[in-house]
Amino acid sequence: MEATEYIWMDGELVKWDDAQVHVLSHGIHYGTGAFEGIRAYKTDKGPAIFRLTDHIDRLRRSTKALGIPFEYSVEEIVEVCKEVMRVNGLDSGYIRPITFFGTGSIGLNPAGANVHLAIAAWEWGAYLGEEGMKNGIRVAVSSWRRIGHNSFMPDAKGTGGYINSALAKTAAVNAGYDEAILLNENGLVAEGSGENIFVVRKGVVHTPPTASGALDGITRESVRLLLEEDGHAIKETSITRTDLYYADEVFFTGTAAEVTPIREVDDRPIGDGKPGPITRRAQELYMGTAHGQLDLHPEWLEYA
Ligand code: PPE
Repeated sequence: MEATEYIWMDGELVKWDDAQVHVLSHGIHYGTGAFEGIRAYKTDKGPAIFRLTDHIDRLRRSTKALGIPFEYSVEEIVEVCKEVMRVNGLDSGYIRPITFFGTGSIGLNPAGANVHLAIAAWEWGAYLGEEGMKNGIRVAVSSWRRIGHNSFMPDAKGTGGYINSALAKTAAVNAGYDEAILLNENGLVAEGSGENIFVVRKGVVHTPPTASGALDGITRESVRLLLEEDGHAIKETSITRTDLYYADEVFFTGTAAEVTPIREVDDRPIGDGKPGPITRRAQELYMGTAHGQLDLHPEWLEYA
């Protein structure tokens, strides 16, 4: 990761190296935090931040679900994200807002602890590699189950939940795959370690509901709408492991992953082992819209 110059932290811009917290912060010990990931793309009108307000609104919703005080308005934080892009001279990049309990309380109950909010931005290339974007990646179904609605909140972006993602991702990479797919406790497909999943069969595009353990992804919603408006049939429905093996096309979506084709699941080629036409169309529509080259949803671009 290449450092930028400033990080906004608790109300002020500080130098990248000075954005520090105490080692006894509650969030470090117990994962009591929430975060976002947002991409900005270079355009003629300056950096276009993709669905910035929707991301900050999800941050607010995640903190509400997790019981973390959110002392700012969405509008204020939207402005801070733009400022962080500007002061770092970035014309594209990835913005990471994170909020978590700091010091002031001992034990599990965070009551009495202060709350930090920090916003950093840096350049981030293709999450699953340029090669993966072109030719597709190899994924494996994980032996780790996606955290369930009885034990955590898979549809809130809580920092603590990401130990589940980190275990699955690490195991997949150590076994020679690019990424993991997690099933829920009922054996239904939830999502990737940091991506939502889409499965195409016989021309119909399927994606699992949040009830299956998927995050309510902003890229997922965007791609779904773009494909629908392009005339494709989309179904939000339960997906089994066999559905993956029988699929004509499978792809991931996410802010970091954008639209990443999957060419193999558990060593079985998907379709003919190359990214299919609907995956390619989803990539074109999403990337074109996010870069401001297609004028399909100009309201999704918020300029820094
Ligand atoms: N599921 C998970 C578990 C997830 O972390 C993400 C985003 C998504 C789905 C897609 O959501 P959205 O970005 O709103 O379309 N993962 C973020 C963090 C990745 C990381 O490695 O850190 C991201 O893509 O920014």
